[in-house]
Formats: sequence, structure tokens, C-alpha cells
Amino acid sequence: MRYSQYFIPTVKETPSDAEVISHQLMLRGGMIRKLAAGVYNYLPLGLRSIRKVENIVREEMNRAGAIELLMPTVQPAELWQESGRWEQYGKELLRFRDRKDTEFCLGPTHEEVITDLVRREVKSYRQLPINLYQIQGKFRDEIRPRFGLMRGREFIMKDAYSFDVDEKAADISYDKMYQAYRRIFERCGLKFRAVEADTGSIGGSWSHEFMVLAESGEDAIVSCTACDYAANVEKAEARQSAVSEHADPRDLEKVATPDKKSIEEVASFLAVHESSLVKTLVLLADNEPVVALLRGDHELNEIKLKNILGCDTLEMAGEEVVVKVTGAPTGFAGPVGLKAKIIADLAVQGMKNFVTGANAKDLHLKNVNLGRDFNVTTFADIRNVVLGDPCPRCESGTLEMWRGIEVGHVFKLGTKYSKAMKATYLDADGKEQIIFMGCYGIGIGRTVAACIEQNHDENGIIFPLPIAPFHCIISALNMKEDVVREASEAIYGQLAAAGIEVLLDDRDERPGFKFKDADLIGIPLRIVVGSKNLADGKVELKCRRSGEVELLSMADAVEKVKAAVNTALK
Ligand code: 9G3
Repeated sequence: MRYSQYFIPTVKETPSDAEVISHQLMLRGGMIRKLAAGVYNYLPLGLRSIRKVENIVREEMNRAGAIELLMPTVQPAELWQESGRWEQYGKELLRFRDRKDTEFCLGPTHEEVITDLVRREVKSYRQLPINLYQIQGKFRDEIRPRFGLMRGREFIMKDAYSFDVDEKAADISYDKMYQAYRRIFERCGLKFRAVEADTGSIGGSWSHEFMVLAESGEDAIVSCTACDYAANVEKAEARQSAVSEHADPRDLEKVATPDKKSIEEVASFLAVHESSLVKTLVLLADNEPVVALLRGDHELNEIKLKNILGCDTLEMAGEEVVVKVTGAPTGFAGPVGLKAKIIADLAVQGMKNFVTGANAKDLHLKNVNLGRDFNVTTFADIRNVVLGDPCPRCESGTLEMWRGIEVGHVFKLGTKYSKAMKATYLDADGKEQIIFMGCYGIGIGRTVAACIEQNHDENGIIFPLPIAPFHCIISALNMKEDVVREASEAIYGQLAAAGIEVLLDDRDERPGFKFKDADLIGIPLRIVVGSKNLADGKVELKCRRSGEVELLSMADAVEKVKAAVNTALK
């Protein structure tokens, strides 16, 4: 490809509305252009990387025995009404009516569509297992699309769905996908971790997220220093600290805490550590008040609490509900004398003589003790784990914290959709059985963006070769000079003939301008052709990642590029 006849609108200045480096570099590198909030044009360079990721995904999905198909983007509302999800989702599901006033939505995912297809076409156990996948545009009307392709509204997803005779077989399908995902992200040159994750609104029994480790990641994950346990903080288990305090219960004592509401204010006012306070949170679970107790220095994990309560909605109660439930304004709530359902975190179980609100304005209680002063409905793990917590899986490790970008998510769905939509098969005895499902997603654009988050420097992108838009760029310093033009064309022809993806920068621009563009768009290998070095029969070969520069004969430079590409793609 010749740069002068291609379309790579690079820009020098950093766009103001791009907050993360991958968004900045994809705009500056002429890879994407925004059409509307969260809706992007994939320009030629961006599309080449997108297609590379898609092809790696396709190869590994096919290798795992999955079969590619393509479902429509437009989905009839009635399928979502059958699965019960039409009412479950709000504005994030973009709905519209066709000319006959029939309701549709733009597909944010395809569980309903694929289950409808399979319930019509699969009748016998002989047709199972089957794993069908597609690579296709999705639309989710995010309230705050941002970070470029990392959180778009329209985005390309590979979504796969497995169908099995029973849970045991479904576990095998799940594991095949889990292994395929590891190969995919390894081949994309990413540093990633698979972490235990919450199944969220999708339902189902179990899920793992594939997280690319990056400081700009929106997700918080933990991993053990000793074993291979890793989890999204939403799900990471906090093991109860075995030790419980051995102090004898002291007499309950009211203490004035004028206008001291927050944990920090009360702790410092009473000159005690936050961990000897118990915070009392009032929430509404399906609009019913519920009280959560946590040690003062711990944070409530609302996803854990929601899963334990089994409620559809859970939110912090407003001031008027706090006053109604506790008799006091926010900041002075406590468990003593409360008539509400109390869920206490496991860490509260071992506490003695702690401080809580007194359910009266400007008053707290000291030396509160479980059993004597109040009772708890349920003890459960409802807190976020923190750095240094003991690992819930092994006896020796502790938890480290990371930020991650979720690029893949695999779910065990069980029979959530097959039951609701009656996707069944006849077993060997002719008995009707419910199909067991799994679903498996990869964000294609997000994978490219995450790769840039992990692979860049102050000059721009440093693409891992397998997903680089081109393998090699030839920076011809002055195509007006015959020797430079002839040498550049010769190298270009030899590389192209060898199947190397090569971009010849034949523009009439100054060398420095070309070098800046080459560094910005992150092509892994660069050959510089200039008359000075040519006089010695040499060209310059530069590796974008290491910065290493070699002076070589043209023939050696071509051989080195071919070898480097073959090694990287092996
Ligand atoms: C919706 C909207 C947004 C959604 C969903 C439905 C996320 C929804 C979860 C999944 C689960 C898996 C198959 C591929 C892998 C992920 N956001 N999810 O179901 F209507 Cl508006 O999509 N689906």
C-alpha cells in the first residue's frame, strides 16, 4: 500500500474530549472518527486492526468447534417479551417501531434470537452439543459513552452460544471456550487475567471475565499472591477474619457527637480507629427497607447484598426513609432498637465494644455488643475485599488489587433462556429435556483499544505484530531521488511478494514528519531508505518496540523483516 494513495488522517494535537490514551491515539493515528456519541467510523487503519482481532477470534472459535453464523441486528420485541427481558431493561435497550407499528429493538446481545433459532431447528440429543457464534454490531444506549471504542454505544462483538444436553456437558463447552479465550488474548499479545465474575442481569450460575490489566481499566480486580485465584471485586469473597476480639463486654454508654456524621468524623472525634466503628446503612430492596452493618473501614458491596437478598432493585434509602426507619437523620443510625431486617457483614461477627449511631441526632453509642444490645437477621459476606485480605481459596496468600479492562466474558447460563422459550430436545428414551446453555462474548474494538492501553509510549502506539494494521512501513526519505525511489520500490516489491503487509510512505514530506507518523501509528517494523546510507549500500531497520536500529544491506533488511514477521505470527 502507498501512503500517498491511502487514507490515514493523522493529527498532531491531542483531542480535548479524549480522556484515555487509547482514545487519544486512535483519533490522532487516523484509526477512528466519531460520528455521534459512542458511534464511530472505523477508518482504514483502525479497520485493519479490527479485522486482525476478528480473524484471530474466528480461527480460535473454529478450532474449538464453534460454528459461525450471522444473526440480524434488528430483533422483534416478542422474543424479549417471551424471555421476560423486554420489561427488565430500560433506556439502554434501543426500541423502535416499523412501518406496521410492530415493536423491535436494536440487538444489544442475542440470547433470545439464538434460542429461538435453536428451539426451531434442534429436536434430538443427536444434534447436541452445538456452539454457534457471530461477529456483529451491537447497540447498547449507554448513558455515558466514553473512552472511544472502550465504551461505545454501537460496537462489534463476537458472541457465541453453546447448547448441551445437561449441566455436565455444558461445563465441557464452557471450558472449551475458556481455553479458546486464553489462546485468543495470548495471540493478540495482551497481558490479561481471567477472573471470577458476577453473572449480573444475564442470570445463570457462573461466569469469568477476561481482564486486560491497565491503570485506565474501569474494573477493579483482585488476585492472590500465592494461588491462581482472581476475581472481579464485585464477586471477590471476603473470608471472615478468624480472630474475634477477646475483650469483655463493657457497659453501653451514650456519647454526644454534635454534628459528627461520617465514619471519619466520629472516629476522630472519639479518638478511635474506624475499624472499631460499625456503620449502619439503610437501603431499599424492592422498595422494602433493609439495614446493612459493616465494620467502619469496610465498604458495602451492593452486588453481593443484592444476590443475597435476591431482590430485583437495591438502592441506598433517601433521608426520609432513614428518618422513618431509624428515628434519626443520616449519620446517627445504629442497630440498637431497630425494627428492620439487619444483614451484618461477617467481619462484624467478631467485634466487641464497638461504636454505632444511637438512632438520635448528635448521639452515638460506645461499647455496643452483639447479642446483648441487638440481634442480626443474617450474617453474610457483603463487603468489598481490600488489599491484603486473606485469599478465600488458599491458606497462605493475600489479595492484590489491579485495574482491568473487560475484553471478554463467559457465562454458564443453565436453562434460564431455554426454559423461558421452551428450547428442548428428545433424549435417547424419547423424553423431552431442557437444553443447557452458555454464552461467550468478546468486545472486538475494546480489545484493540485495550491493546493500545498496554502498548504505547510518548511517541504513539506500539502494536504487537499480530494485530498491527501493517507489519512494516518503508519511510522513503525523498522519492524524488532516483536511488531512493528505486531502492524503496525494490524493497516494497520483495516484501509484498513474500506476503508481508507493507506500507510505503512515498509522500512528499520531510523525514521528521514521516518518522513521527510512523511512530504514532505504531507499525512494528520500519525500514528507512535514504541516499546517504544507500551510498554505502545500506538501509536502516528500526524496531518500534525496542527502538533498536540496525544498518543493513537491502537484502538483509528484507530477510530480517520476513523472519521477524514469521516469528511473531508463528
Ligand atoms: C440488554 C442491554 C444491555 C445488556 C444486556 C441486555 C449486557 C445483556 C449481558 C450479556 C451477556 C452475554 C452474549 C455475549 C456475552 C455477554 N448488557 N448483557 O444481556 F438488553 Cl440494553 O450480554 N451475552
